[in-house]
Amino acid sequence: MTAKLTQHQLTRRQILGMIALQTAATAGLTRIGLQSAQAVEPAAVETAPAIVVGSGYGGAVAALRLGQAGITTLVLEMGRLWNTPGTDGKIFCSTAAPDKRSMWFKTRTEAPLASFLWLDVVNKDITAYPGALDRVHYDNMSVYVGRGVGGGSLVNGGMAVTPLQSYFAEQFPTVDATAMYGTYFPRARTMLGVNTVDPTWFESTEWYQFTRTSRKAATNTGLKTTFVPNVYDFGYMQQEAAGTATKSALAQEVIYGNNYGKKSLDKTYLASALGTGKVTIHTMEKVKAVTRASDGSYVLTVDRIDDTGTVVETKQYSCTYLFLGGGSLGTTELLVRARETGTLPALNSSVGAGWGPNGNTMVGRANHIWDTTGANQSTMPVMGIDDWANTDNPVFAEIAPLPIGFETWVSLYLAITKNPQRASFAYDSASGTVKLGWTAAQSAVSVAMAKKLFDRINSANATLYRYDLFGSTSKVFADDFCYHPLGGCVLGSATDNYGRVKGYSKLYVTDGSLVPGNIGVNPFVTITALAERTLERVLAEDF
Ligand code: FAE
Repeated sequence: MTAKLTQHQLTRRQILGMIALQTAATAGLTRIGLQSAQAVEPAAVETAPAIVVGSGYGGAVAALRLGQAGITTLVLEMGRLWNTPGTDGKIFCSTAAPDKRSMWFKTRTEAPLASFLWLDVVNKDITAYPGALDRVHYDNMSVYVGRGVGGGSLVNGGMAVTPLQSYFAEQFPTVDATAMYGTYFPRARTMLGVNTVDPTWFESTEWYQFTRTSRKAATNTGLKTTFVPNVYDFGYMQQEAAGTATKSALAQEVIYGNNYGKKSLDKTYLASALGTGKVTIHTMEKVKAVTRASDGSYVLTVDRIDDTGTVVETKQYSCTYLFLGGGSLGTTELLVRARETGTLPALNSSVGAGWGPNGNTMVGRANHIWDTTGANQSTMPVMGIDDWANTDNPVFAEIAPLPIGFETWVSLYLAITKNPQRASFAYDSASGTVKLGWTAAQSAVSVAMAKKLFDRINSANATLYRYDLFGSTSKVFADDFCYHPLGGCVLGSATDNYGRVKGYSKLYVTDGSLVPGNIGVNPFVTITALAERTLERVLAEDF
C-alpha cells in the first residue's frame, strides 16, 4: 500500500509532474522535468530566463507560479530527489533505525533528543551520505534543515499553523494583513493540502494518548489548548491505525522523512510545477556564488556533488530573473558572501541581519505513574498549548511525541516563545562561509519564558521536569538547537515590501529569511503565503 495521492485528488498537470519525478528517480537522474526525463547533455553555461535556488516552500511556490506563467524555469537543489527505495523497500528510514539516509553527510546521527535516562541510546553511527536532515552548527545554536527536493517539507512535523493576525501585523507592519488572511493564507493552505485530525478519533485512539495527557496537565493549570492542522493526511493515518495501510506516522517516521501519508512539497507544489512543462529541477547542485554580468544577467557558480559529497563538476548558469529559496541559512549565506566578496556589492547592510530561532526551546516533563503517555505515539503533533495572549509571557507550546515504542511517562514540548532577541550573520573569509552571531544569553531569554510556563504546569500538577533527555549534562531545556530558522533577509529591510532585493533588479527572496526572526507559530504556512504574495506581484509587475 502506498500513500500516492489518488487520481481524483490530482490535476492532470500534477500527475504529469509526478510521473516526471518517478521516471527521474528510477533512472537515477539528477535532472527532472517533463522534457528532460531522458538524460540530456547540458551546455557548458546553461541559461534560463528564471532560476530558483532551493526547492523548499519559497522555492516551490516560485517554481510553480513561474511555470504557470509560461516562464522556463530551472530549480537548483543541493539535496537529492527522495523517490527511490533502498534495499529495505523504503525511501526514508525511521527515527528508530536510522541509516545513511537519515542525515546530510554525518557519520553519526544528531537527533534532537540526544539521550534517554542519560544514556546515549538514541544516536547511531551511519555512513556519510546526502541524507534528508541536516544539522548546521554555529556557536551556541544548531539549526535543523531538510535537504532534498521539497526542502524542510521532507523532514518536518507537518504542523500547518496560520499565525494570529494581530501578531502577523506586528511582525509585518508594511504588509496588508487583510490581503494575507483573505487571499494568500487560504491559497497556501489549499495548495499545501492542510487538514485536521478528526476530534472523535483523536479522543479515542491510543496514538494520541500522549497529547491527551499533556492537555490534561495544561487544563489543570488553567491553560488553553488548541488543535493544530497538519499536512499529514489524517484519513490515511486512521487507515494506518486500523491496519489497512502501511504505517508511517504510526511507525516512528518523521524527522528523517515519511514514506507515506505526508503531503510534502514533491507531492503538491513541485509536482504541479513540473506538470507545467516549463520547470526543470537539477538535484545535487549547490549554488556557491552569484554575480551580475554587465548585461544585467545573474551568473551562478554551482558545485555538482556525488553521493560521497565529492564535487564532480563546477558549473555556471545564467538567468535574467533569480529567485532565492535556499531557506534562512542558504539564502542569507549566499547574499552575505556576495556582498562581502564584492560579487553583488550594492546589497545593503540589512542582508544578514534580523535572524532568530522563532524562540524555539524543547523541554520534557515527567508525569505521574497513572498519567501514561502510551507506547504507541503518532509522530504528527496535533495540539498546542496556546498562551500567546498572556502579555507577560507569550508562549505557544506544541505537544510533541516521543515515539520510542514503550511507555516513558514523558510529556515533550517544542515551545515557541516571543523572544525578541535577533542575531546577524558575518562572512568568514578564511572558510568562505558565514557565521551566526547568536549567543547563549540570547537563548536564555527563550528558556526563561518557557520555564515560566512549564513551572506553572508542574506546580499545578505536582510534576517535575525530565533531566535526562538532552545529553549527559542534566539539561532540562534544549536551548542550543532550533527547527525554525527565520530571518537574515527581512522583508522591508533587505528587500522591498515584496521580496525584491534592494540594490538589484530582478533578484528576489521567497523563503523563511524574509520573516523577522519570530512568527509565534510553526512557520511554513506563513513562508508559503508570503511567497504566493511575492510571486503574484512580481509576475504582474516585473515580467
Ligand atoms: P527550506 O524548506 O529549508 O528549503 C530550502 C532548500 O534549499 C533546501 O532543500 C536546501 O537543501 C536548499 N538549498 C539551500 N542552500 C542551497 C544552495 N546554496 N544551493 C542549492 N540548494 C540550496 O526553506 N515548520 C512548520 O511550519 N511546521 C512543522 O511542523 C515544522 N516541523 C519541523 C521539524 C523539523 C525537524 C524541521 C527541521 C523543521 C520543521 N519546521 C516546521 C520548519 C520548516 O520546515 C521550515 O520553516 C521550512 O522548511 C522553511 O522553508 P524555506 O522555503 O525557507
